[in-house]
Amino acid sequence: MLIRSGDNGFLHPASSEITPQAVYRQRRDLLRLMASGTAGAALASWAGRQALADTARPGKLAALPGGKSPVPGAIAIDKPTDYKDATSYNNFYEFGTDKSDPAENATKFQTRPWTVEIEGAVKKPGRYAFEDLLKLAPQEERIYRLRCVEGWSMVIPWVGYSLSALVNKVEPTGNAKFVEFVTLADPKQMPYVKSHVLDWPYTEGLRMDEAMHPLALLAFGMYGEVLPNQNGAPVRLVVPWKYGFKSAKSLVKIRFVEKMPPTAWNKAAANEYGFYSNVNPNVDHPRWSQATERRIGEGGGLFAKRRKTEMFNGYEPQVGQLYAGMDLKKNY
Ligand SMILES: Nc1nc2c(c(=O)[nH]1)N[C@H]1C(S)=C(S)[C@@H](COP(=O)(O)O)O[C@H]1N2
Ligand SMILES: [Mo]
Repeated sequence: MLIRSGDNGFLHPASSEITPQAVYRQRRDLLRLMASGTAGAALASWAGRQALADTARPGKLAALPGGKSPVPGAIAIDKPTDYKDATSYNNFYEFGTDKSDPAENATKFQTRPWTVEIEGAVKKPGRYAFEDLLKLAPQEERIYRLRCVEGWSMVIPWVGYSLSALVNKVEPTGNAKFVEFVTLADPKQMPYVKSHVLDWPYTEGLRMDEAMHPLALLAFGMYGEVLPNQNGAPVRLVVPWKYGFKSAKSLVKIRFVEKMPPTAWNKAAANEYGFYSNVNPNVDHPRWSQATERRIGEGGGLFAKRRKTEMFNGYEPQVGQLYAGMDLKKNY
């Protein structure tokens, strides 16, 4: 059930009002470790990197600073992935299917002027200029884990605001049960849009309560700067508790609909990619296990150490409630 709450007028599922105990405990333990001076080398280096991620930026693109986020779970206690890795190992099939293709093929991608069209079951549909979207709510820094369905993960300091801020602004009607996200498919700029690897445009979708969860992020930047083209400039979705493919890049349309919308990966292989796509170590992909993951930057090859994948990518305290009573093997 959705309730209107807080002086920012955001809609939240009632359960997310409560500070999740697990998150609280994690942060308290970290603070204690640091105060007692017994924080291990890993933690010290994390803290160092953290300070760096907060203050320094790569200096490649225009600055886009983000303020402290009030959203529980918005700051992962993980060492952020190096900017170089986060911008050279990408999935953005419009620009190619190799991990290095997006960085190489998106260098001339034109992201201005840019508009995002809002349509469907809303009181305020229309074309929203990128510049207006950017200013719609305060930009926040959110350090999220991103878990790709392929079995690797990264930790990225995004800059953006809760998607719910935009949703509230456009005033969905009672018929809006799902949100569909449509991304750019421009064959003149995106070489693989002429190919048939996916049914273009790349689309994604969320249930309304998922879209309203404060962790669902509309991202405009990362590492304190505007988004690099290969990471989904100028604006993308980031849903940290779902497999990476739900986080659609370079959004051009957001549509409020009554029925569960089709999604690009579900259309490509329905038995492999469901609508929900919540990160779940207990539900294997038909062709591989989802129990573990490789953190990019921690070394690869034969001696790659793998981490245990966490339920909802570690965001269970915040989002588990959204799926209470659902069979997650059926709703994969
Ligand atoms: N438009 C579009 N969005 C997309 C994709 C894509 O191919 N096209 N790939 C998805 C996948 S599979 C992942 S894992 C993430 C990767 O985001 P990153 O390159 O910024 O880490 O983007 C997602 N968003
Ligand atoms: Mo992915």
